[in-house]
Amino acid sequence: MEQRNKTLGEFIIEHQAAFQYSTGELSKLINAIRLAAKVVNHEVNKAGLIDILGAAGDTNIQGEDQQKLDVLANEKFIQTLKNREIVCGIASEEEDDFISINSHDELHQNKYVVLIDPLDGSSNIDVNVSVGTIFSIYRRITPIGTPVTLQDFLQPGVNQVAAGYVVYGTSTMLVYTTGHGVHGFTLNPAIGTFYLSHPNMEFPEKGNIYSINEGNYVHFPQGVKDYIKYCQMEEEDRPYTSRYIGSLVSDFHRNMIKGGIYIYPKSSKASNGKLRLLYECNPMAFLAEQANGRASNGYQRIMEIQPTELHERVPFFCGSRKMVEKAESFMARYPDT
Ligand code: P6P
Repeated sequence: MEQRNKTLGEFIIEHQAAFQYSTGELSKLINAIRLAAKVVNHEVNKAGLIDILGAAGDTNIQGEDQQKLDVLANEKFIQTLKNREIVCGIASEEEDDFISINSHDELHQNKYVVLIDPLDGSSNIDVNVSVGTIFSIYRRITPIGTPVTLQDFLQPGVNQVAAGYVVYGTSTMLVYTTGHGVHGFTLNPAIGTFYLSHPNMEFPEKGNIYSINEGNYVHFPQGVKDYIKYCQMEEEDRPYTSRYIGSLVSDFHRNMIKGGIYIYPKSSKASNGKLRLLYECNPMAFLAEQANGRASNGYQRIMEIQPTELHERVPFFCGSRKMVEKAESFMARYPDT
């Protein structure tokens, strides 16, 4: 049983040996993310006080208005990771192409690539609703000693060596996995230290919360419409409760603690849904499966999908295993929708 109140630093050192082929680099990488999270947390918490609310006046490759905090969070995570010469490449929701980190690594000896959504849910910033950072870590697959390539980023989620998120909510938490369970650390802002507060997090097998933007109901595939009606029926343990924060990290985090399902399906407005496979769905799927939950596109495991593009989108069903399986049974009735 993990001892609560252990610091994140102590936890990483104690579990260092568990990292496969550990040379300490993965520990250094998690520590770099920890530092960047504290810096971004500081900026998020004071966003209302200085002129970093609102739009940055630019759009990202997704065609979404970049919020000033999006840009700042992106810069902080990239800078922190670059400066530690741990990674050979970074891909970000806020960057059109991947970034090859060759500045000080002429020999390209660093072996990890990181994919990040630096500030997910940023449209919520101006209304003071929680937002998050999502990260996904792989070992490069092209030879060490050569410049990183797109192939190093287009790996299926089953290849992840670590994944996690930071949720900037009523408290700031860092939740991550290296394939040995999911562990949550809460920031004590007074001293800037993350403490182990939620060891071995697991989805309840079932729950009674469903999270989906029902405003898109008319555009959903029939299987999703049928599942929503199933959730709302007066029968057995239903109707379920509808909770949708509009911030993936927050909806996921609540569902993991209380039990529930989050769905962002494809629709007639978005043929592959909205969420990005590489730096939103794969890391959340790794966490979900490590927490005895399930994550699919309605038909197959998210982590088995072979990516073809850096910013590709997939439909996303994620949460308590029995709830995701039930939703999939409705999708199976309409296999070609
Ligand atoms: P909608 C935030 O932009 C995000 O990527 C997720 O965090 C969130 O769950 C979803 O999109 C909200 O999208 O279309 O329901 O506003």
